[in-house]
Amino acid sequence: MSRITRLTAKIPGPDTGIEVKKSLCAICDPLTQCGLDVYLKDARIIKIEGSAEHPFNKGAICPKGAAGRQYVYHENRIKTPLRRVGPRGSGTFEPISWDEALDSIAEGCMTAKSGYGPESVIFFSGYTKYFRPYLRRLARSFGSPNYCTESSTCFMATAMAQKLVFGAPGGPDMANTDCLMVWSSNPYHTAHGRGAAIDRALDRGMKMIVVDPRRTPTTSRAHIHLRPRPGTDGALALSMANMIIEENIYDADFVANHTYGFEEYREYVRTFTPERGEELTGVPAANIRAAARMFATARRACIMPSASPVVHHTNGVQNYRAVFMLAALTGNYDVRGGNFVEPPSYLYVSGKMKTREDEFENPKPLSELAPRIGSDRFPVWMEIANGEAQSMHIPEQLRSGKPYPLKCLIGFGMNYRMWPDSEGFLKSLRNLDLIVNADIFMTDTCRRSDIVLPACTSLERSELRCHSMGYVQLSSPVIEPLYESRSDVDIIIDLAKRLCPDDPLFKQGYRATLDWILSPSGLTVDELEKSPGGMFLKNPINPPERKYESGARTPSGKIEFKSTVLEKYGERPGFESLPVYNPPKYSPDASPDMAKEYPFILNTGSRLPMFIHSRVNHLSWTRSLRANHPAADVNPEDARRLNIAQNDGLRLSTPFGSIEVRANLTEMVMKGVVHMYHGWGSADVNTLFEGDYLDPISGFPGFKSSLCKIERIVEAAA
Ligand SMILES: Nc1nc2c(c(=O)[nH]1)N[C@H]1C(S)=C(S)[C@@H](COP(=O)(O)OP(=O)(O)OC[C@H]3O[C@@H](n4cnc5c(=O)[nH]c(N)nc54)[C@H](O)[C@@H]3O)O[C@H]1N2
Ligand SMILES: Nc1nc2c(c(=O)[nH]1)N[C@H]1C(S)=C(S)[C@@H](COP(=O)(O)OP(=O)(O)OC[C@H]3O[C@@H](n4cnc5c(=O)[nH]c(N)nc54)[C@H](O)[C@@H]3O)O[C@H]1N2
Ligand SMILES: [Mo]
Repeated sequence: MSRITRLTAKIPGPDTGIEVKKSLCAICDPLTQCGLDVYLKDARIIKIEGSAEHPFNKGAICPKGAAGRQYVYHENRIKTPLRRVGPRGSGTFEPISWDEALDSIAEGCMTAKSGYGPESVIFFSGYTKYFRPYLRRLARSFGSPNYCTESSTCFMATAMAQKLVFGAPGGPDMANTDCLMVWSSNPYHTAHGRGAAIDRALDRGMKMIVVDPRRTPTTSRAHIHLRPRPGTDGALALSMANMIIEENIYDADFVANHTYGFEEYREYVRTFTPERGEELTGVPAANIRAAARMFATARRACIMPSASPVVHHTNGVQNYRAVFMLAALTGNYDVRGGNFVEPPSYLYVSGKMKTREDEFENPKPLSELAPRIGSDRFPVWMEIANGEAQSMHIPEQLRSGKPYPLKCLIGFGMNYRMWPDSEGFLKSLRNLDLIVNADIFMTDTCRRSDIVLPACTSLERSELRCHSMGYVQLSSPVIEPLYESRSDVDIIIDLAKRLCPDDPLFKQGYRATLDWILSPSGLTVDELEKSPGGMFLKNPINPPERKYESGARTPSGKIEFKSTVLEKYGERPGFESLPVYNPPKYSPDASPDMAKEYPFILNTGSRLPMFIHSRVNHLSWTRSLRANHPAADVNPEDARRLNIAQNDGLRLSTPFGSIEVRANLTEMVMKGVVHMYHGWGSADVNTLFEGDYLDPISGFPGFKSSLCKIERIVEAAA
């Protein structure tokens, strides 16, 4: 083969000058990041492929990762640190040096600290996770309790629901189960490695129930697909429990020996017959019965939850508690093939190794710091979430200045469109003296900031990741950081040198802190760097089953059908100690008057395979996979009734606002529901939600259920 042919085919070798380096993709979260083979020529990335040897993705790659080259070299990259020169929001900046930028941020934070206390400075992380232990330590060392993240809308409420029931969350042990109940996840679009694991389990005969209002690649593989109306999951779970108790197919020994509050729970679920379940959820009673039987009679069964859909409702935590209780009822908690508990190793992942992440992140106990943002409104979050502030309360505290004023917001990958009533949130930021945002791209949030910092991508830096199969990877940069961009961790360490110069660990820099964090595992940075594609642990830790036998990590020491944490709140609405079902606040059941004018259920943010929030929708490669403009999904029958055709311009409205989008007609979405993807600047669906449309227990926004109407408009959206 000629050199030219080899060059065009991008074949590595000395004659072509093309080399392949191992890395990892960080476009999505740490539970799903894929190993990459990055092809380079003249220090430029020319191709990205999934790494065949990587045990998570085994060579596969999703459309977002495959667009990685366009992501890295996109013209909208921030090139230097920037300081605002015009009025806020005008988008006029001047380039400044790193030292100038970091010095002025430090000055702003120190002024706020001396005038109003360290709690007046918020440290915020958007969806990106790898730098979080560093950012949290920076906040704590500086003295601020106000470290918060996108977890105020993602995963934490699912973890809270599990903690309220079990004390410690357990993940589905897919490799050993006979029945998997996927309760609202679509891993074929959101975590393809997990989709492949489902396929392997189905091949060996596993049964699968999927609970999802939509039709998806996951539901198409299910033995039973339950399609509840959004936000009615609690009623569905309670009617399954009713049937399991009535038919006496629950695990009576487990319930008698290890649980608390069963008699009251049994009494409560008595009224949730499958027929009533059908009324409340729209799922035929026969299907509820069949699914309950399949789940309860399997030798081992487990529940695959999701980080978001069930908890993006005003009744989300209560609904998921009812769901997780099905694992308690059937004795499928903390056993192989059930929802098995493995403690997290690093960055939320149970990686079968010990680290000092917790100790690293918390140099000072929270009890020595001021109350976190949201303390009064979200006491359960404060008690059992993971020590973060609840960032959904930031706008309210900014407006009221109570219980104390907030002065600076130091953001890393902050996207103001993550919040409900995103424009209202943006307005509330005017009350701050200093807004900083570090991002890879010049986003709308950066444009509204005072100082903007250029972060680099995962291909330009190093990152530690572990995987649940006992695989650990410390990636090395495959190219130098472009322009003046830097790794967020280096930025944080340089800020720490200014904000908390006495911190003994930050002083030593990135490698030394990583070695410190890794020390209980026996791994070192030097050793990990020798295998940039990652390595299996020599001595993975496999915890025993049934750890609850020596006391569950709930206040009662038992698995709780009746929550002793919630019991303390007495009659406070939404805090019922039993998993009481209330429909979502804005739903045909709870607000029939509003439903007359707004007859559709608005469900937002179900993931598309080629997009991830706001982060890759500016790339032409990913955009080319879906209409090149924001579109709402409408069921074809509803569309016919309203005389709406594919790609028609639509006005999508709630009582709180409206946006213009195109119509995408699809059988995936159920009749009576309109689905809209979030993260679009030109059609921001989060402007259609009130800022305080939140679950009272978790503070999570009700993104998956509101009421809306759609009208055809002549002028199509841009
Ligand atoms: N309506 C609606 N709203 C939702 C949801 C929904 O389902 N519906 N889902 C919620 C959920 S579950 C989530 S997780 C959030 C998503 O939360 P967001 O934080 O809004 O997510 P992104 O848009 O992915 O990322 C924010 C920014 O991080 C930047 N970024 C990427 N990598 C890096 C990096 O390495 N360093 C730095 N400094 N910045 C980086 C990106 O360019 C982007 O501007 O949205 C929530 N909002
Ligand atoms: N491609 C891609 N992958 C992603 C992301 C992305 O933006 N794009 N985001 C990442 C993040 S931050 C998250 S949190 C995860 C989410 O991961 P998943 O939960 O797997 O994905 P979703 O599409 O949000 O939701 C799964 C299903 O929940 C259903 N659903 C919606 N409302 C309800 C409800 O009320 N009840 C029930 N039972 N089901 C409901 C939807 O129809 C959808 O098919 O994905 C991660 N992976
Ligand atoms: Mo999320």
